[in-house]
Amino acid sequence: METDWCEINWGKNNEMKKNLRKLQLKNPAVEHLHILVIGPVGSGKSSFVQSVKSIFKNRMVNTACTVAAGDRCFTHAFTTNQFEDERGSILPFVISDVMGLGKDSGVQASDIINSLSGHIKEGYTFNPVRPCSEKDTGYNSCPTVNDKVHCLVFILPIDSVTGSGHLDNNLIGMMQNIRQNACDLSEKLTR
Ligand SMILES: Nc1nc2c(ncn2[C@@H]2O[C@H](COP(=O)(O)OP(=O)(O)O)[C@@H](O)[C@H]2O)c(=O)[nH]1
Ligand SMILES: [Mg+2]
Repeated sequence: METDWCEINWGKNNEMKKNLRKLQLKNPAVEHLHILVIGPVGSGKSSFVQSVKSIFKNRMVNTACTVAAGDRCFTHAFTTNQFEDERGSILPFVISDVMGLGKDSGVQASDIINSLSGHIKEGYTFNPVRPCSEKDTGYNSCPTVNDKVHCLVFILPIDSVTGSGHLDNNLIGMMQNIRQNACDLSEKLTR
């Protein structure tokens, strides 16, 4: 685009950054709001996390080793990112990044559903052909409220929903299954 499509002040006084810094959680046992980003390989999950880091640091944070090349997924492990502002203060939210979704080649729906309930330990390496089970050392059988995911975000490449590309039916099915499970978990929590 020749001109910006909207004006954004990314500087120190940005309203959105201020609000996110001040975010207050109602439950005192919750140390941080836990956000999980999921989507197909190459949809921009890791880049989004790096962008959030850069925005709060007011400078570009190194992105070289986390971003996928072509359709190969770089992120294989369950990785939770904390964020600091330019003064080194820790922000009240974390974002977990996972391997891209995909039948046989990416993380499976059951692994994501286990991640939502806090059953996947930090650093667990996903196996595309065998989902994590209770017997695995990477399985957390007693998740705390901080291990659980409080907010699920789907990231999709825009060309897959605007016509020039397409979303695989298997992937749509997986996303519907994950969304339904997330809704059921959220209902259980609020009941
Ligand atoms: N055009 C465009 N490319 C992006 C965007 N976000 C990420 N990318 C590129 O898409 C590729 C995959 O990004 P990555 O963050 O590794 O995707 P992930 O597999 O979902 O973690 C990289 O080459 C990025 O530079 C975006 O918002 N727009
Ligand atoms: Mg990634």
